[in-house]
Amino acid sequence: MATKIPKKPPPPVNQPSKSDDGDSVVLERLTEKIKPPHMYQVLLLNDDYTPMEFVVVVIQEFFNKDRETATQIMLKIHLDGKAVCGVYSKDVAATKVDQVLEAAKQSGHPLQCVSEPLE
Ligand code: TYC
Repeated sequence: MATKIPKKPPPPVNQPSKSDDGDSVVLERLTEKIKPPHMYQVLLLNDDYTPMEFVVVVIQEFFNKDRETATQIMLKIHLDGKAVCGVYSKDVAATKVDQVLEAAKQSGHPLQCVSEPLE
């Protein structure tokens, strides 16, 4: 039977560093190290075949917009070729893209949806 060699625990991540003169703790560095997550915008792309009504419903359902806003976004896509429907963390943005593409596929529409990092 193989004997397990105990490993040294990994260094703490984002832990406040302790000074070596007692129990005092430096909290300053902890706040400096925390960065906001990179955000991703999710866009719908125009095409000549997907019905406007389908796009409006998709924007309402997957991007939580009211009908008025969804209609304005759909018209912007129709006129400009694309528009941002929402901004999310990387994972949520990828899920939105998957959900929209799956709904379009199920309905037989060629609607395209992409995500891209902000900045
Ligand atoms: N251009 C489409 C039409 O005229 C409507 C449309 C709008 C399609 C937005 C896709 O993302 C889109 N039926």
